[in-house]
Amino acid sequence: MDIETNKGVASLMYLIKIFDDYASKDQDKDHLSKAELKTLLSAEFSLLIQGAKPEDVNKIMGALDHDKDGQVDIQEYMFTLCSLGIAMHGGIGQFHKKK
Ligand SMILES: [Ca+2]
Ligand SMILES: [Ca+2]
Repeated sequence: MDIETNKGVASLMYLIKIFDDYASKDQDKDHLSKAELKTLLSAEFSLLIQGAKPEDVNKIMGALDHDKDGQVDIQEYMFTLCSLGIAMHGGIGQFHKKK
């Protein structure tokens, strides 16, 4: 399989790589801690969280952490990105106006 020509597969692998890169900054490689999530959001999703206050980041963490164990696993991460993709589908401009 040629990953280069499979943009869908490549995009999914890229999202998984982002999770793995940030989740593995501490001993628990399978979960994003609050600190790891914060670093991930400000490095990889800065356009979407511009102007967000610390309490907004806490809200994002709460929304991502479906099982409320204080961490974000791959399921919670991918599920949230899918929801975000649906929200963004109407246009990034429209998404920004919702703030
Ligand atoms: Ca971790
Ligand atoms: Ca969780």
